Amino acid sequence: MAVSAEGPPRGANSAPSGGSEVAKPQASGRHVPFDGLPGPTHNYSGLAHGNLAAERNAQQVSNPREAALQGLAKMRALAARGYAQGVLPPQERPDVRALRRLGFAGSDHDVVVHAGRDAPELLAACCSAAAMWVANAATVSASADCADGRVHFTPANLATYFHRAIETPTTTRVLRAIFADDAHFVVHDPLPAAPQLADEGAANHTRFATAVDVPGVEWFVYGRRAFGPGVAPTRFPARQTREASEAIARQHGLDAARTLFTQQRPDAIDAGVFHNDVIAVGEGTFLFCHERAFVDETATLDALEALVGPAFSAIVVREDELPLADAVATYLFNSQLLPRADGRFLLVAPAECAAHPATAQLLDRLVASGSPIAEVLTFDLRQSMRNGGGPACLRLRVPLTVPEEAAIRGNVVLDDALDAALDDWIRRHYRDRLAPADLRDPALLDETRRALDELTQLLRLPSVYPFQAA
Ligand code: SUG
Repeated sequence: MAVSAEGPPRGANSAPSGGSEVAKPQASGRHVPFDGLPGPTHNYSGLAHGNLAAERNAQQVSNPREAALQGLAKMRALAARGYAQGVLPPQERPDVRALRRLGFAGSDHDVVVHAGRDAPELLAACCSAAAMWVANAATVSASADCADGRVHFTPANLATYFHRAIETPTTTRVLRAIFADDAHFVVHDPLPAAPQLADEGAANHTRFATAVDVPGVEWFVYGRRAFGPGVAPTRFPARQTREASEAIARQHGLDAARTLFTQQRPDAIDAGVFHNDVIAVGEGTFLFCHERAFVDETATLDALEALVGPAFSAIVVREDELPLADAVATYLFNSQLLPRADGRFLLVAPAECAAHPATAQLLDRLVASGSPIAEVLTFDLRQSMRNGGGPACLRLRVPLTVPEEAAIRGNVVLDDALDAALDDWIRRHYRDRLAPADLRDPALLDETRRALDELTQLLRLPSVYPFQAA
């Protein structure tokens, strides 16, 4: 069976082209992507070993204002096309509470100054704006898949790296504030933060379904098993364990017959695929991935086809069409797939894909061939990309029926007014230059707190930050 990007896609779904660009009518509900807004301390400290872009760009000067404006521009463009678009706020950084737990004491300014002097690497970790990559915020299961008929969220413990693990408490509070209606939503506690249960959220999870309100197939991709035999990467960490994925599936009350666990290829992780969303993206009943994504590609596709049914289709890009190294460099698969009225998809890709001739040609071929990818839209997200975060990293998909969407709290769905307010807020509060040494400046803490205090009012959220509880 031909599954190459050069041949027809695997499976049935190859609708003719020529449909409209407008987002699909959403009678049964829709996936609402919530994008994380890059925070005022966005910087390049090279904290994520195995994330090639972040390691390569370590110690460069960042531009937090541009990072946030680039993220907002993507949200604006997709909202303008009729897609629902949610916003998740940045976190309080530097994380003074985390630094206090590491023994730094005195006033909040003292804590920052002493950490900068005695342990700059810990201060850098506590300044990371990595919470912007909300694909790692949580795993989300649609109500139609969960035994109790509610949408389930498990905030990710992000146990592999300290700079990410400190996100979890605020993420949990933010999700509980927005998805507060317990008739519709459950936000669980994160899994215990231990290496055996390391969990990086939706970046390693995909839901296949024909609609939000019908039972789907929940597909978990893990990097290693914590217990028992099995292959694992040798160079870089595998950030998701099978045991963590299984615990989430149990906790969400998923039907075991509609749940699949697949292992990432260890050599792909060692080549920079630190999350599955660096090498695969799925939406509806369509999967777009690279041939070096999974330990047993054929078995994985067969299992997905058997579970998802005849509507399942896949385009698997071969190594000779696009080497894995190029896929990692361009972040082709870290794209968003958004449904169109004609049943095909809009691919939202990083600008790096258009600038890379082989990737651009591959995409042109896919669009011209009438594949499920009908159209490609690229965005300049370079500030985030330099830390290894593309379009898909920046969004958390929340599958919501119409009543569930109506139950969202806060002013977190982008409309023209919120867009204008956020644009103005970013321009007033963000610096346009931040070198790693600037993280020692305690004024940055005051600036961030002022900005976030205003943002919680703008987003009509309750107090979610530690400084607001003080
Ligand atoms: O965890 N980068 C993030 C990028 C996360 C991308 N997310 C997805 N693929 N879903 C990470 O590696 C670098 C931050 C720094 O070095 O300051 C960082 O954490």
